Amino acid sequence: MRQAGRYLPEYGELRRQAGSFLTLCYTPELAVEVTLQPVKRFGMDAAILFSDILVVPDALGVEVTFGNGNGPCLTPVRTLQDIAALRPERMQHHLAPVYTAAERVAQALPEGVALIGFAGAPWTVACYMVEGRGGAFTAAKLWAFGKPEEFQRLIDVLVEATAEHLIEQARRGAEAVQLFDSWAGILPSSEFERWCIAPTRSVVQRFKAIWPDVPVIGFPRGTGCMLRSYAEATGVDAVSVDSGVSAEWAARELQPRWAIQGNLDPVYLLVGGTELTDRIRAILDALGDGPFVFNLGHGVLPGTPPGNVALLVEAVRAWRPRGEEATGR
Ligand code: 1CP
Repeated sequence: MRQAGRYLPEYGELRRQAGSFLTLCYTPELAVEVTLQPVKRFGMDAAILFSDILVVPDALGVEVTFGNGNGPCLTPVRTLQDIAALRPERMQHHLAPVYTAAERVAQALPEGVALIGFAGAPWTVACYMVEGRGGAFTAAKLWAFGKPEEFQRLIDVLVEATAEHLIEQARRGAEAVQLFDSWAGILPSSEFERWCIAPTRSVVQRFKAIWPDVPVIGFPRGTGCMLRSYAEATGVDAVSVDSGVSAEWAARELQPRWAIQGNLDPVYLLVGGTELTDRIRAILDALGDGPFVFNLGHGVLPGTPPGNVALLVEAVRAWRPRGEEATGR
């Protein structure tokens, strides 16, 4: 969840050196270094490849820019002609530096530290492509609900591109992949199956056909009680849960069948102190006995004191399952 990035001073330096965010993503030496920065500083168990979900539309030929400090800006895709103009055949060439970075990170990571690859889920990437920027994504919803057969064509392109992107990251050394559906939560329940579940299932099926043993983590942010049907219907191996779901609910409803990742609210990393460590322990008490990846419920916020991330890692490492506290295992 953005464990690299703006809260680390060493990131700011490389970001300035690169000039633009996308140059940072597409320059393997820099992307490798940024990926490794948090691992070197804090000793996490996994690195997430430094890239962005919007490199896929960029590779498809949509112009994507990131202004300094502002969100992304894309040339909007609004018509069937715009969809027909997308260029899936450019993917491999355009994203070659991302794959080179993945390969080098996989080689550089210490033994026992995993590399996680990722992509945006089709719905979330389509939201940015149609809208042209972040926000309420009303234009994307309008197209999806009003002319579903047209919008489906964009989703179909993204299903193929996303699967291809994940398959290649696994080939270059990613040991797990995560699908970020950051805007799944803006879908009404009546549209959830069509635009969140079905495309995700198609991506997972394509990926699993090539990499049956590489775990897929799904993150349909903000979807609360829909998480269970999401996990059942998509075929993901693990579910990343945001902070809106209680750790106890996830332990009861999801963890018997799926590994869980989450779910600390990133604002606790701004708060720090015992408020932070108490919350970490509560999450671990609920989920730590089963298959669980401790993580945030969303990305690290700019302005997070790096010392609080160090405190988090220390608190997670110090935690012991009930009954084993005294054994020092
Ligand atoms: O230097 C800068 O100013 C750029 C800030 C930044 C960073 C550090 C952006 C722009 N993207 C990233 C990296 C990033 N994005 C990673 C890297 C690996 C890591 O976690 O360390 C990952 C996994 C992402 C994924 C991503 N990008 C998502 C899904 C996760 C989420 O946060 O919900 C989304 C929605 C994006 C789009 C995006 N890229 C950048 C921004 C600021 C945004 C969000 C725009 C918005 O608010 O709508």
